[in-house]
Amino acid sequence: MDRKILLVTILAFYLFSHSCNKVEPPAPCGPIPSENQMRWQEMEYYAFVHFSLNTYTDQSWGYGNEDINLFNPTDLDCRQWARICKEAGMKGIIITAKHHCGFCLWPSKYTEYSVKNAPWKNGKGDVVRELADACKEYGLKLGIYLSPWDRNHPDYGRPEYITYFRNQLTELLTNYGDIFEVWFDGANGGDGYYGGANETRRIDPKTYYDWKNTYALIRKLQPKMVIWNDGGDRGDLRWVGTEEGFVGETNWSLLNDTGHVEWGMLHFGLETGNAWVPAEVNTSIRPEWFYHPSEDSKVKTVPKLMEIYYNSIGRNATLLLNFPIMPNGLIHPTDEKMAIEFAKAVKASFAVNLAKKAKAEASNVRGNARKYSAAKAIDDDNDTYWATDDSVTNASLTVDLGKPTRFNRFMAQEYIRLGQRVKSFTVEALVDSEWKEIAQGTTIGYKRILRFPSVNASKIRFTITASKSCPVISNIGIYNAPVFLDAPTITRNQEGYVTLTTNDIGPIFYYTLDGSEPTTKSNLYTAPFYADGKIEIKAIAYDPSSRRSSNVGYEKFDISKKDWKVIGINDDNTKKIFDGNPFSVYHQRDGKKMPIDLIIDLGNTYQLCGFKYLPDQNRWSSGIITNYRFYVSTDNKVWKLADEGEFSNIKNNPIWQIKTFSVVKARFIKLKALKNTWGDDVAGYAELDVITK
Ligand code: FUL
Repeated sequence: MDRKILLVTILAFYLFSHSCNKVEPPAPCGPIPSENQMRWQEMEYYAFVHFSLNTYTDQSWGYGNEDINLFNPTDLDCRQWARICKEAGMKGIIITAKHHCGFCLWPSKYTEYSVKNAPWKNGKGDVVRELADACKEYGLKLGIYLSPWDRNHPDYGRPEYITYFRNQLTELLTNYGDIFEVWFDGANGGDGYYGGANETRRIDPKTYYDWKNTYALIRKLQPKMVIWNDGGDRGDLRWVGTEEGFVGETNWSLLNDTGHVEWGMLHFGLETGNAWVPAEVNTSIRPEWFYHPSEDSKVKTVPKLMEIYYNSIGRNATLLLNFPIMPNGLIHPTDEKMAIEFAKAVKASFAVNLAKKAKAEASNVRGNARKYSAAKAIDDDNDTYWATDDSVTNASLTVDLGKPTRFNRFMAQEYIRLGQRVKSFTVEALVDSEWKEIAQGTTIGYKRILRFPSVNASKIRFTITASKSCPVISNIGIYNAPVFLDAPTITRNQEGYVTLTTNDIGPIFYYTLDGSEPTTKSNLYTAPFYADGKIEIKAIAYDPSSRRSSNVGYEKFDISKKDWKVIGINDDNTKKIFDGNPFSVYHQRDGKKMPIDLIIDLGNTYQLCGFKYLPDQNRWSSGIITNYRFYVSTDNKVWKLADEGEFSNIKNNPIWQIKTFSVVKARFIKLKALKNTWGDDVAGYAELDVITK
């Protein structure tokens, strides 16, 4: 009897191992990542530091003639930067070795415009060296930002500059150990100092730098490095078309290897692309890249940073988060605090993967082989995966949690070494014996995280509804993440409907309309509600599972805008000026010269005592008005000047500009833009509002 069992066991084992060996892994589908891109993708999160002469001139871009003597940080400590980045969970640091102004943070042999002629350490300092040493000490990788555009160099725009650029690249890629990434900023050409020429120099970023040969040099000097390039030939990585901290929900790690790249391709990738070019989300912990004291109170909060996390790492991209270095050479304590609290929040969110101890079953398993079974998607191992038969592109995997369990996040990873495949998927939860769809997504890629209001369910079903080829899933995760609560944002549209939103998904809102403090006994927000005319709204976001509330959000709205009309411009887009959406902008750029008038008919006569202007929230846009005159009229014929002046610091701080004046009767208002931040002839408006008595 025993012998019989033994024989059957041996036979079963033989058959099983035989069958495993016979089932071939899926063939790669389309372009696949290189080893360098894989290593980079797995880093997920790393830092930028912006530090240069701009740090001392309160500028975003230096002109190229800034005084070198300004560079004298009293407490520069790259170990502080590295310690903070390490504690913040980052894997590397990219430094602005040379920004557009041309000043070099290392003592380059090829220019006098560098630290070697600055008072700092009597010209004996080398910031890149200090950072390379600090990174080594803290186990971080080093990356280099080298601006191709150089507003200081006399040869910029001529062939000689390319030799200079390559010489500098050679210094940086030879003398500082392994570099994980090089960053070639896309801003290129324009006015500058250029060795005293003080002129405008335009170049063609596609041809001028002869990237082909520059890349060959790079590959020779640092064969394990990835190239980020926003200007010329396709690099290893791509920009996502915005610096605000998010990539498209659909995000293919693909582009075509030649040809023009439209904004949509940057933001969403290209499903049919023939080259692997994954996305990197770059954003700053403050509004700007360089340090400006005016932004000390504008450091991104933890809920905001969490939102960025979900919209970058959670959408198949990496996150490159910038710290502006202060003039003394250190990261500001508030930035440090937020970055470290953010790291704690991420850790807390993904501390327990509920799928890990669960059972998993799949509707199809490749060749019925254990090697490709559903269990491989919950073993927390990036190198094993669940895969289906080649003919199956629609399949589901069910995770049994054993008992009703609360969760609000779902994570999936494809085994991208075999290409990016999944085009769409759904997530369902078994609540009280009924399947309920709780989320859906499009692409997955290296990592995709979906957020949804918390559910209490015993099973979760992940269904791939469309895929380029058989799906290959290396991991899935189910989490019950803490909800991070920011005060709600309160907006009202032209029709008078009020919308409440916050950074996270899951909180509910309570609000009041009578000025009282909102509690969970106040009005529950279920959908945009009508509250037109003069009104004060207070609201809180509330997380039912932890029973915590946010701070109170407050908004005071003035008269109804229902009857408002822009006069003299026949364009429906003018509605954007008073649609209540701070991100929709109307630009007057019709060839008119400054001053540019905007006239609005308020529909009725009011007692006005002020106005409010919200500029374009994209600080790189033209049309941000700095100097104005504000007129009022009762008949659109006779105008009276009610106020004039400037919107100070509007570029660095593009918040609502509030101006008040003595009460005056008006039905028509005229904002005359006299000047904008660019000094050109565009007037832009995100919102315009009035204050009445
Ligand atoms: C931009 C630059 O012009 C900014 O100054 C900054 O360096 C950012 C990372 O890239 O395009």
